Amino acid sequence: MVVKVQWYPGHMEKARREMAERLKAVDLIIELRDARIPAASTNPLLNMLAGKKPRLIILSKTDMADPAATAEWVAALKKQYDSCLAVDLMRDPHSGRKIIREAIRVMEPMREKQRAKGIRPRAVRAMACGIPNVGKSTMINRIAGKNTVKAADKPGVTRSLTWIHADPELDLLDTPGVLWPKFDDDRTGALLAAFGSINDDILDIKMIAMDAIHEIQTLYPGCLESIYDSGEVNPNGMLKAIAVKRNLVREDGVLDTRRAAEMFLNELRKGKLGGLTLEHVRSEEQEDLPE
Ligand SMILES: Nc1nc2c(ncn2[C@@H]2O[C@H](COP(=O)(O)OP(=O)(O)O)[C@@H](O)[C@H]2O)c(=O)[nH]1
Ligand SMILES: [Mg+2]
Repeated sequence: MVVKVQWYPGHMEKARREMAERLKAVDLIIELRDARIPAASTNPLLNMLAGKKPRLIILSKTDMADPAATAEWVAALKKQYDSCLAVDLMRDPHSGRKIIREAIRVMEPMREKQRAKGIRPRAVRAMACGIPNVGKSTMINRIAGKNTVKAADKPGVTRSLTWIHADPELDLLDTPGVLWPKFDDDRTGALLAAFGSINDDILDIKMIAMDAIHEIQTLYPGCLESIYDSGEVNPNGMLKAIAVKRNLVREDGVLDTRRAAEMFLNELRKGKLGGLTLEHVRSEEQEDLPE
């Protein structure tokens, strides 16, 4: 299939080392994932690097996901990690505050232990991390509202790290930890490509579009058919139907399926096709079953 992206071992090793180093400075990991692909948008290596460090999962872009699927994912991820919150970082002005509050709540048991030992708990130190395009910068901007102050040095912590005093009880690293997406199975790669976490330049746009069409037709039968006025069940046929519907014809009179693919992916990425979640909890659980 489609997405064959090579990561050079040198790059990976450097990124891994940097991430491991930065993790030492924090008490809590805030891992962002795209609510439309909550399994594909994680990085399995984080599990190894994070060790037992508490983790709060943020599902971003809920405004473009399927609300019922999001509710299922939040419940499932809450069982698997310390907590999970689904947010619309674009339109919900309170999303930053909600994340701060949940982060402090997650760390309360640790802080309670410190109090029991007679230590006055210091502010929780947190780091946002995630693969490209999941909303890390948007979240940091939301949290770093105009009332937050930046401070460059913290005792016991590498000097080069800059922190945002998001709350008297929470400091957040101002630079997010970027993880590379996981490409080692075709479906994950196809989903990441469909939602734009992999650079389009290196990919076959028509293949990505057809993969996404196939997924949507399987999970949301009738959805594309009604948007593009076509009963096509074959992804290639659907691309042609999109070209017809959007009037995309090349100069030689042939339907421009390449532009149809671009337009379709653009509509999908912007949530114009409705709230769609292309991975459901059950399929992930099945993947996790021992062989
Ligand atoms: N609709 C919507 N768009 C979002 C949300 N969060 C982030 N975005 C958009 O997703 C894109 C990637 O966000 P960015 O913060 O740059 O991701 P990063 O690469 O993880 O730092 C940007 O165009 C954001 O405006 C969200 O909750 N809803
Ligand atoms: Mg960013």
